[in-house]
Amino acid sequence: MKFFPANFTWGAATASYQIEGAWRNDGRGPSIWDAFTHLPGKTHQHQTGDVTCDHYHRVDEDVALMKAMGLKAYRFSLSWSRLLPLGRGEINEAGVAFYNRLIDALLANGITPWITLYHWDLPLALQLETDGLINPEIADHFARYAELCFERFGDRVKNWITLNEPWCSAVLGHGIGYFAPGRVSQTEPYLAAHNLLRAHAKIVDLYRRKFQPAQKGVIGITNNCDWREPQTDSAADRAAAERGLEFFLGWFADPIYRGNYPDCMRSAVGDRLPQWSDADRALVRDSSDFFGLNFYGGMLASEPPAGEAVTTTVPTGNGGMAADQRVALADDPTWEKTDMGWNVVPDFCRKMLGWIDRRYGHPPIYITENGCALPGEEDVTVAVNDTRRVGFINRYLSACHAAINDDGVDLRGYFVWSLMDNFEWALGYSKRFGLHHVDFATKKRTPKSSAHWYAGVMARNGL
Ligand code: PNW
Repeated sequence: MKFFPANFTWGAATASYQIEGAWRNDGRGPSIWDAFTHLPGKTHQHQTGDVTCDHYHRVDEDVALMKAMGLKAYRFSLSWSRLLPLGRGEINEAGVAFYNRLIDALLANGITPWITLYHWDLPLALQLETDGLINPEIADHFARYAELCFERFGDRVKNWITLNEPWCSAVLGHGIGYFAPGRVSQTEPYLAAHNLLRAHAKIVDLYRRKFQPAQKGVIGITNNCDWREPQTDSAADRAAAERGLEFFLGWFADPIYRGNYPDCMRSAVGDRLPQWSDADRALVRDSSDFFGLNFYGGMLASEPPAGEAVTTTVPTGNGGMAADQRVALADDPTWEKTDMGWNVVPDFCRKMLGWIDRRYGHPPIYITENGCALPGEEDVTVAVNDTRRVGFINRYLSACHAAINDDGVDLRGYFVWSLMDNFEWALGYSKRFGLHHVDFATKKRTPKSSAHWYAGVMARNGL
């Protein structure tokens, strides 16, 4: 047996736009993802999240699924435009009531809610009226929305994540146009990222001053990063790998833990990279009670040949501002791949945790997402025999166990992405990450083998 620390948080995760559906019900306003998915050519087979898992109408059934597997913690996100249809101003009380029902059902079943305030579904009105994330004033809109959430839910919710993967909003949403709002630019990603960090810092400051003393919860941010392994032992390749990590994770975590963007970014990006004002720097510094990490894979990194242009790789290759970072990425052909084309590299997860531990001064870390999409799972008889997913999670958890016990990393929890198959953004319903199969025609949920296996892991607190 490999036991995990007592009080280790075992969870599963979802996000509002990916599971709720009910996109125009009971007063919900549109988000940038509603607008984006309704444009031709933006998603797989023009699929949308209009209905998706219809979780909005199946709260009791879905909490029962969690209860049946003995889930300890459930990470979900709030739809900002369900609570504030225009992003600001009038409150939609039906939206508040929906999340109250969910939170109360979780607590009644002994499941700890972890709320993500922002998982990419910006109210469309804020995009149209104020230019969304590239306008500095977005931080104030974020803070007012967060205040509503703390006021209405903070009496019962003690674990808050401000933002999910701001790297995706910046790079995929404003760099290559692969995600909403679909913008393409070499400048806007840095603006969007900066404003997201400012928004995060403002929300945390508000929570700590006004709510944390009485509500006694914790608040942090979740970032994603794929590991960069030097392709050779050369100094140039090792530097390229380090630069790749700094451009991916340092971009978002350095301001919080070290007070500024990484040096390599400041020199490469120049005046397209916003500068931290003294006031904003003071606010962003130390603005996370824990380090949230979503981990999905990694690649080999090397110094590109001199003079050769480095272009953005396919979205799922996670190139990210490739022309600025100048890191050549490659796969090892022997690596197993998921249906996303992502490499199965549990050792890299351990290395990633160690890198975070060293660079950021031994913070408490939660893996707020890890999981895999597997082919053929639209067929429920295939999905229920997901031995590959069991193997995947087992190997990643073994790597986590080694990080804790052999490397001294303060890893406090692990959430599987995802509780159930759902709307996988630009890839629609073609990729399935769930512990439960969802038949999107009937909405029927069926536990896969991985759900049963993970139930055992949680019950034993170990592998
Ligand atoms: C994360 N990429 O997203 C998200 O937090 C989830 O909403 C999502 O379903 C999950 O991972 C699986 O994809 C990402 O293309 C989506 O680089 C795409 C990328 C990265 C993260």
